[in-house]
Amino acid sequence: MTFDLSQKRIWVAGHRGMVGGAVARRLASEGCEVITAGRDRVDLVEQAQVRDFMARERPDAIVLAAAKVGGIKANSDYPVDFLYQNLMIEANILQAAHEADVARVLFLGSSCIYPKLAPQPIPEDSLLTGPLEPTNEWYAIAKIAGIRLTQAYRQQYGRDWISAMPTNLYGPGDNYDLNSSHVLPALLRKFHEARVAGAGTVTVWGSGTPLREFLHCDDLADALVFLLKEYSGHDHVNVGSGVEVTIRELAQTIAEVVGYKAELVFDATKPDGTPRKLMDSSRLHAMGWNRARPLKDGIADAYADFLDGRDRG
Ligand code: GFB
Repeated sequence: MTFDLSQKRIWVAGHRGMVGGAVARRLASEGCEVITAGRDRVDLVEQAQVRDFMARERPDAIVLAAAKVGGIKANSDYPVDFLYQNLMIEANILQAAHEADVARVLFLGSSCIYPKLAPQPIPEDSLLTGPLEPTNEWYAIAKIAGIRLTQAYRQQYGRDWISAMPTNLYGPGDNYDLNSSHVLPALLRKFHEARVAGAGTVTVWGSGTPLREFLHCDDLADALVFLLKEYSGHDHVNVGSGVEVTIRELAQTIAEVVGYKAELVFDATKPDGTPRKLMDSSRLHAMGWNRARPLKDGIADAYADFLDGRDRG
């Protein structure tokens, strides 16, 4: 299948976030019109606002990258926000898209939808085969509902809508707030600040042993545009880099990129979360996409963005 994006009107829901921003940048070279709207124009948690916006704009396709997201601490601290807001955003957008007869929707989930002890690398069909990781269960349940809702519109109404499951993401436009961020931006900031202060130690949450797979958001955006054009099917598709590192190794690579050596202090009062979540992206590779950049190059790009943000204040 090929869905030609040229001349199409494509709404990137969540364009102010890291992923939506990357998708909007990537779509700029596809000859399509990218539609965006900030929260001041449409609050995605409000059904009537979403319905009005969709009826007015009538996009040909939607990349649903809008979500309440955060790292392991934020997920545990704000269960209502992660469950309620994500359920509302996806239900509102999908139903309004159906009413407005939108031809293509690409829904974005997350690797945390899979069982805590899923087989590794995790194939798409391990969804709903075991208990979830408790620290992000709220977010995972909302995202599982989004996958199923996307499939339900396909099944009941024949909508050519699809879902993709990205692994842990990082890159330009990331959140660097230490309480709500993911590990990679948090450690970039901690190492940078340690260098500026000349500090001897950097604190890393948990034991440092959990394994994570990381993907640069621009690589994700490239894969998503590929799927939007080339994939049609009921099943969601994993999008990963295929490379996993321990949190300790990640900290060491970040230290090299920042150019500062400090002793790692592991804070055992903070949770490790799931021990391992390497996705099996072989379906995506078999379709023809396998272009993730090396982790160290990606971190260098993210660090440049972090420094740029600091300079802009
Ligand atoms: O990235 P992260 O917050 O999320 O944490 P998850 C990954 C690992 O890094 C955990 C450790 O073992 C953390 O304990 N870590 C070490 C740190 N230092 C830090 C730090 O300074 N900040 C943070 N945040 N972590 C999230 C889910 O899980 O993954 C979301 O909570 C989502 O729902 C996302 O699915 C992709 O990988 O554990």
